[in-house]
Amino acid sequence: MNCAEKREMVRRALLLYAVTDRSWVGEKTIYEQVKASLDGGITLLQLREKEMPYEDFLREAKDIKALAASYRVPMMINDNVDLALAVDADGVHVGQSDMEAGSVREKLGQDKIIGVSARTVLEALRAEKAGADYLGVGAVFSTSTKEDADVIAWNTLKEVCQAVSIPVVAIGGIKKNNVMQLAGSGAAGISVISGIFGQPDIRTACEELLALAKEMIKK
Ligand code: TZP
Ligand code: MG
Repeated sequence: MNCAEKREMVRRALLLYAVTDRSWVGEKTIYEQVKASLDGGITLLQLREKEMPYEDFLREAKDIKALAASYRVPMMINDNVDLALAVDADGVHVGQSDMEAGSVREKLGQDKIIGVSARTVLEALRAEKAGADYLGVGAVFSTSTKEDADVIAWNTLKEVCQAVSIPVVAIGGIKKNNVMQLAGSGAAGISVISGIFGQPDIRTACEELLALAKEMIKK
């Protein structure tokens, strides 16, 4: 895959990007939740475990990687580059206070996907220069899932999208009722935790969000 093909593949994958979070696990296991989201049509998955011991995370990641692969959906790992390599994940997502994107690229090689969280144009340009394949930009709406997630202006999202050539996915507080507010921003898709995994019917929530995301990127 050349650079242009990879960029297009990543852009398409960002349409409905589901991110797991243990605080939204109820009766279902993460595996069951992820399966329901895959049935609902998610286009990219990120396994985000903040407190799990390495061995448990490794086991979970192996199982879920095989599950996601059977749906041909790429799986990203939050933060943990070594674990991502151990399970042959499709990529790694890092925040501003995690390993720097350039170092992640050195460890992962050219084929894997690297995502970086950015809240400003400056952070976005730096991440792009360091080799990021996409940016996660937000919080675009208020959310209780991430405590330190301050809401950015709609214009900031748009300015970031205009400033970089890599695709941007919006994140933070995205629900059925606000997806269309992102139209015209230039975002390639939506990244969602509670709007998927906090819902009683995960599959239907994904089907609805996917339809909205398709509408959103057209406008
Ligand atoms: N980064 C910015 S906001 C956020 C992250 C990880 C939380 C998104 O969760 P939700 O439940 O979709 O608002
Ligand atoms: Mg992080």
